[in-house]
Amino acid sequence: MKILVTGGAGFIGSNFIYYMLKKHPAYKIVCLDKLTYAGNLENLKEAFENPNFSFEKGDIADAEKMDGLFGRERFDAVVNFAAESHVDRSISDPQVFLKTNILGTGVLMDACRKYSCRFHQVSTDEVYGDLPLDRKDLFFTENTPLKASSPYSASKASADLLVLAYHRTFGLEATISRCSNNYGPFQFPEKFIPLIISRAYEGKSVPVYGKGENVRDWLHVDDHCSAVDLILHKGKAGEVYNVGGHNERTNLEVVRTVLREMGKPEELISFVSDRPGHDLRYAINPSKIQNELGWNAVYDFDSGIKTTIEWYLNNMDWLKNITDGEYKNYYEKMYGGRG
Ligand code: NAD
Ligand code: TDX
Repeated sequence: MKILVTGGAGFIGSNFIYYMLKKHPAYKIVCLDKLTYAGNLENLKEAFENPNFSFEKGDIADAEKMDGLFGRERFDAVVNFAAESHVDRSISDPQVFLKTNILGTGVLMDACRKYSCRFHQVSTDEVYGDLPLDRKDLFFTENTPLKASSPYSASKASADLLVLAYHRTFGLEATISRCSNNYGPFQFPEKFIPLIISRAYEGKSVPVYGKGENVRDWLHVDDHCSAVDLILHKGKAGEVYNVGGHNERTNLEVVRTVLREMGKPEELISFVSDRPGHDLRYAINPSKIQNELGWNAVYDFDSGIKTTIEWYLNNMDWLKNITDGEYKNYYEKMYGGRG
């Protein structure tokens, strides 16, 4: 198979590329990425050593570029990770979320229609909105109505509707996965867990929104990658699959765990103004992917967070290259203006 992985220089996309190169050594993987602030070619350093991997800089919303790329490469499948992914940024500047997350998905699917390519959309549990804190018996299923809270999640929900419409109207062979919060290596340090690690390492305060009571359902990124791989190969076109590992934690529990593991004092916790529209609780019911495709999460949060903290502590140069902006120079260094 030849697979296009969009957004592969970001957190989950880069982990997915490593997962696929290892699991399917005969596959060809092309990464397409616009290299926004969140795209980091250093994430793919070892992938570049693999002859089955190649990189293309480009915007998924650029229809002409996508047509040229698809016409030339003749992909069997596309896995779309490319997105603006940070909720806080969508609150301060929503427009780019609409362009990339909605229009970009549409452009990719038009190319898939034209060149007969399988399409997988990486979506999020945030499209369902949130669950109350006092109803631990409630979980998101694939039939939970879409009720997005932020411009980010509304843009992802819009893209999901488009994907299902392209399947129904044009018969596009498309699937969707809706995953809970991921953690693991290569996550951009604007997101909660790497932000805690990076700030605590430097002895700086760790901002916790509101009272820290909000609940997220944490999934190790490798478990997400195995789910997407399974859906790509065995998923049924037109279907949505929820992905989560039943690892719910309040934000306060997460900060305390990380600080404890790092040997840092809880006095670093600083309660700050809440995020506008802050979703209270996410919790996934993953029965469908478990029963129909045989997927199961391997990591539990308590062990996964330890190896994740270790990874960041062993890769402080990677973090530093982001905080001092050096990572933005990699493309120029590697391609010297070509490409
Ligand atoms: P990320 O922000 O780390 O990476 C996004 C990547 O997409 C970056 O490399 C960026 O350069 C690229 N990109 C952005 N706009 C682009 C465009 N117009 N064209 C081409 N490339 C573009 O995000 P992530 O956390 O790895 O998330 C990946 C996907 O998974 C997203 O679709 C996100 O909505 C979804 N998701 C993430 C989580 C999570 O916890 N991180 C959970 C569920 C779903
Ligand atoms: O400084 C912070 N302090 C804080 O309390 C940050 C950055 C976050 N938080 C809280 C907000 C959330 O309740 O921590 C929780 C996690 O925040 P984020 O890491 O920003 O993730 P979240 O908003 O839950 O969304 C993530 O999971 C679903 C990803 O960023 C999305 O792309 C994905 O769809």
